[in-house]
Amino acid sequence: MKTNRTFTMIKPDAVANGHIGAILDHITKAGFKIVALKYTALSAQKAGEFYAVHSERGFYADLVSFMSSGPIVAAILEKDNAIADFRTLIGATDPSKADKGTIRNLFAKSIEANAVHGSDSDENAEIEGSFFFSAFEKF
Ligand code: RTP
Ligand code: MG
Repeated sequence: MKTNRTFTMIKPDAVANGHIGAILDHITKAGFKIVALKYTALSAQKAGEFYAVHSERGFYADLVSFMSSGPIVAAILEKDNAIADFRTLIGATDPSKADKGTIRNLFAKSIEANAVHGSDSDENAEIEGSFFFSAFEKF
């Protein structure tokens, strides 16, 4: 089912570096409507669950440790073509390869500490959004 929604996190590096406001500004100026928003943190267990799809990858332990290292901002965003347009807005996973002006180009430091997450499919956007938000917190 096409939902026109995606899920994002502002990751611990970008929160620690004071970029919450600037990143939310980029997101809303690009035409995304915020339909859920939360300042929170992932325990190592929760980060492991969220990234379970990567559990066989060499970077999994570091990723779980990084994602549970400090507070994050979680949000559900709405826009036509949300999944693809949001991944264009954030740029490549490795910020050194991210197009100029993308969120990762502007705010990310490394392939791991890469400022933001963006869902990769409608199905995962729904799963990931529901990981953080109850039905009463989605508008
Ligand atoms: P995300 O899921 O966070 O939006 O990022 P993505 O789709 O661009 O990248 P993905 O392949 O899903 O990887 C998830 C996150 O794992 C970290 N990573 N580290 N050290 C490495 O080689 C490596 N590769 C990926 C990144 O934080 C990436 O965003
Ligand atoms: Mg991904």
